[in-house]
Amino acid sequence: MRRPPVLSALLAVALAGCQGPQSALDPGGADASTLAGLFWIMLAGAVILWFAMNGLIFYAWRTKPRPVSAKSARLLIFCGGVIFPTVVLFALLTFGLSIMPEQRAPGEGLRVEVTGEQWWFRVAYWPEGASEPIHSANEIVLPVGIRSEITLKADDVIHSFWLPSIAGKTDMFPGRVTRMSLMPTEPGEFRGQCAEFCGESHAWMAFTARTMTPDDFAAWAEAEAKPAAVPETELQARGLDLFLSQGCGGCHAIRGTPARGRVGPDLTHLASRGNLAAGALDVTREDLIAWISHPEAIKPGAKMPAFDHLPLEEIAAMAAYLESLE
Ligand code: HEC
Ligand SMILES: [Cu+2]
Repeated sequence: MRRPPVLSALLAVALAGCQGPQSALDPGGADASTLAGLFWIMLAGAVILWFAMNGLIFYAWRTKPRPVSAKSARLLIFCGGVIFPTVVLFALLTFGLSIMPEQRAPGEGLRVEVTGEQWWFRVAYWPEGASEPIHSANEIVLPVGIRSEITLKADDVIHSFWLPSIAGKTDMFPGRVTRMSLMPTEPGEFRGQCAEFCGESHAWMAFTARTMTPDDFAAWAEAEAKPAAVPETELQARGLDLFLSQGCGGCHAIRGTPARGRVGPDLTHLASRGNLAAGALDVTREDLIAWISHPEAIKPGAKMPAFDHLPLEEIAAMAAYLESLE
């Protein structure tokens, strides 16, 4: 017999959550594996209890048990209602608490400082022994097999840092620093998201995470610390001139140019990141043009002014320049 299509569709939707770059059930990190283990143990316990309770209901309903004495009834209630839940909950609590220290163990070298902003992630890397951080945004690159320290802050309202495939979730508070540590175990690309409602574009506040071998990471960090690529074509050179003359540099930094703004994301290596505007768009010419022309149309409340008063040709030149910032 064919299953009704609605049922198959619902099942497909439910199962889609078990896989992919943003699933706590498809771990790519040591901490996410531990948490997934905790989830499966809890789920197994819940399923066993569900069957046991329904078995009891069925027993009381379908069989005709003989009346029990008041004494054994009291004993049954005491054992099933007090002793059993106390033992089960205590065991679960002990197990749950025992996995916590590992999630907060000190990092082993790299520290990444992530600040939640409305509605993007400011990222600063502090490799071991570095006196100056490498500034970036909306992407987190991490070495595999090494426990990295993540310090979390917020500038405006409470946000939450959540990278479900790699680790648990930690809130970011204005005026307070929280921390966590995490250890990716598999190289790959993952997706994270703000998990605390933080205003109208909260749902547009995501980031990319890339995990790679320590050697690849060292090469990446060296490239990331370098200043921005110099314009190679006339169009790109014109784009840089416009970027500076239109005041973009008051909010954005591009290392190696006079642009030193700190209000918005650092754009030095924009084109090497996996997304544009915190996951809302891709780093393509069209998306850059759409964003610069009218950020508000893409992210309601975006804290960047629209530049749609400029001729399209000027916006396209800036897009061509930004697209070259590998
Ligand atoms: C008043 C400050 C301000 C000015 C001026 C400004 N921006 Fe922005 N810009 C921002 C903020 C804030 C964001 C982050 C918005 C978000 O993702 O919610 C942003 C995001 C961006 C992004 C996406 C960055 C990323 O990491 O994905 C690009 C590209 C960009 N701006 C280009 C420009 C250009 C080009 C100009 C000048 C024509 C400009 N900006 C002028 C504040 C500004
Ligand atoms: Cu947020």
